[in-house]
Amino acid sequence: MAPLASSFERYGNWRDSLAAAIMQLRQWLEQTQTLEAESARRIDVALERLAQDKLVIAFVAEFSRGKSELINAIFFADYGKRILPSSAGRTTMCPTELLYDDTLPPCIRALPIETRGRHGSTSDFKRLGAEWQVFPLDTTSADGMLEAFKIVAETTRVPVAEAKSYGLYDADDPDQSVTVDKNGQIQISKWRHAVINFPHPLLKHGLVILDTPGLNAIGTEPELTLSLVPNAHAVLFVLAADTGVTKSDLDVWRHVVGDAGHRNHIAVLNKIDGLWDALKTPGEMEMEVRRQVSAVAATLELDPMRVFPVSAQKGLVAKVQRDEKLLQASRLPLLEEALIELLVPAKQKIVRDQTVSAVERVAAELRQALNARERNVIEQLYELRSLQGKNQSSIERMTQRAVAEQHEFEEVVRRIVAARLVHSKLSEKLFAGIRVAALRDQVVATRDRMKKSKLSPQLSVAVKDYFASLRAMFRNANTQILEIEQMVLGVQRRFAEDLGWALSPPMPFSLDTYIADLERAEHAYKSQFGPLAVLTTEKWRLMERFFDTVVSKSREIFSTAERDTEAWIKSLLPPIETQVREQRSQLRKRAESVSKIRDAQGSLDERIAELEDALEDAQSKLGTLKRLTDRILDVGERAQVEEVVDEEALAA
Ligand SMILES: Nc1nc2c(ncn2[C@@H]2O[C@H](COP(=O)(O)OP(=O)(O)OP(=O)(O)O)[C@@H](O)[C@H]2O)c(=O)[nH]1
Ligand SMILES: [Mg+2]
Repeated sequence: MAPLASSFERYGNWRDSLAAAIMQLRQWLEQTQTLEAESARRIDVALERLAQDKLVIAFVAEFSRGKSELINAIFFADYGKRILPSSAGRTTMCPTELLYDDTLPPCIRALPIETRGRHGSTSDFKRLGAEWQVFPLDTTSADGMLEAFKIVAETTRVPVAEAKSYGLYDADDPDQSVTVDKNGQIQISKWRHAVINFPHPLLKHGLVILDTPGLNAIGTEPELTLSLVPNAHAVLFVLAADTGVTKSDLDVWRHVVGDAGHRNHIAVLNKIDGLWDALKTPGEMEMEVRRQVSAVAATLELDPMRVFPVSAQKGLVAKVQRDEKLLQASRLPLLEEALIELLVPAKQKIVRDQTVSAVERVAAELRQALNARERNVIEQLYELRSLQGKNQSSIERMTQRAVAEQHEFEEVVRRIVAARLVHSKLSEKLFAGIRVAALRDQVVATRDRMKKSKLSPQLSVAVKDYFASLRAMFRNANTQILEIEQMVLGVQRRFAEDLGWALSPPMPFSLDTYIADLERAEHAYKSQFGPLAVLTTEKWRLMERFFDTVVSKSREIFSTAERDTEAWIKSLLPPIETQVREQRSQLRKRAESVSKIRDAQGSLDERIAELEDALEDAQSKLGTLKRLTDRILDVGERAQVEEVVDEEALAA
């Protein structure tokens, strides 16, 4: 198997093994009736994350640089053919996602371009589902697939006015005005977006490939700039050796790829076969490639190590014809290795951090409760053993003490009820400020201001204010989050002082990552529309379309922020409450048993035996819990998993 394929497979196996280990813990918790509702929710979120995990690779470039060819060569050479259409001139007309969703049959879903005439971003339309046209895909025949994939290259001719209404025609752009035919029509993409769903082994492991069309469509499809490309785990920016870095390449680089610190960006210098020259020595050709690589690195301000000279076309041919020498000459394997390095370890770390730590916390809380029970039982045992051979009056004294302590504890119970009240008041206040409804008010106000502004500066100020107020909402929420954290710490401190309980402090939480998301969206908006002075109707429409996507992106940010905040808030009190419940039931049992002994209804020895059983039970639970959690940590830490270890094998 190719290194890329096997690396993805190992990653998929690792993820499945981790899920199996977590599932095993969950089942054990359920069986032993130690699974609190809140813990179950957190474990399920972690499992859901693993199940939904995707690795997204985006290919971005000016048209005809060879994006589609590169995708064919890296991922789909096994079909022995070009699967994605790739040809001279503009080919891919709409952003295309290749993925596998096993809840749907293999198919191509395409969103008609006419939807650009209405409000709503591509992700809004994705959510609604209607509007999309579905084409079946016969995955048993490479030719059938090839035929179906041509959808992404389909175009249509429309009157200029219609293209304008979709924000696809700019009268100021001389390149575009020459494309108008004698009937006053221009050629545009038939589709706005396409999703190809098919069960390719890599896609089954959660890989998502994003192919994009050249500049014009990128400049006008805000979804790419705002969501699809920034959300990708690796971005491959493709250049061609025969053209070098042109002005329009740089435009794409700046607008679509150029921010966010280039952490996960690779530049691919494609078509190096154009430099192959029978009259030159290999040394001379190598020098030429190196020279081009450093020129690209300098222009893009990228580490030269991140620029990969390849020939996608020769790589594809070499793979299909199994020509090892040509494959090495195409340098494609080097790019593939870099892609693995860029993608897999970083992604693994994110997934590990998100899931393992959440599950570990659940385990830690249970461990705390079990430790408390263990301590309690030991104390009771000690107490009861000391009664052996004592007279009735000492038993009477102990009964009174046990009952008194049980009543005293009710005071602690009342304290937690009070804390819950304060907590819910504070949370309500916090949520009021970050709910999607609060966002809606801002959107309505900004749209209104945008409508009234005729000049670019006014419009920019409206958008700037929009982002500023959203950020202010999150900052304000951050302050309230701190307040809630302090309140919980206060409660914990009292429990620590009065009862000696050691509770782990709340997980640190803030909305800073969402503030950064908003900043990124604002940056994208600015880099798209920054220097405009006069507002033509077309430009206005473009900005309005872009703002639709901004709104849909903000909605996404707000709802994730709300969901995460809610999860955090909900996780604060349950550990304390569990401990209170545990203590209360222990105190009750103790009072009951000493009363029984006093009234000669039960023998001391029986009760001691019961407690010994309870002690053994708590200790064996602690042991199993440790074993299951260690297992999760162990799988989580592994870099590679050759084979999925299933639950039975784990149990054995
Ligand atoms: N010589 C040579 N030609 C290549 C190579 N890679 C791609 N091409 C050719 O370049 C042309 C454009 O390739 P595409 O894959 O369609 O380019 P693209 O970036 O997807 O272009 P759009 O879909 O229009 O945005 C095609 O004719 C390819 O055959 C290569 O490595 N060497
Ligand atoms: Mg293409």
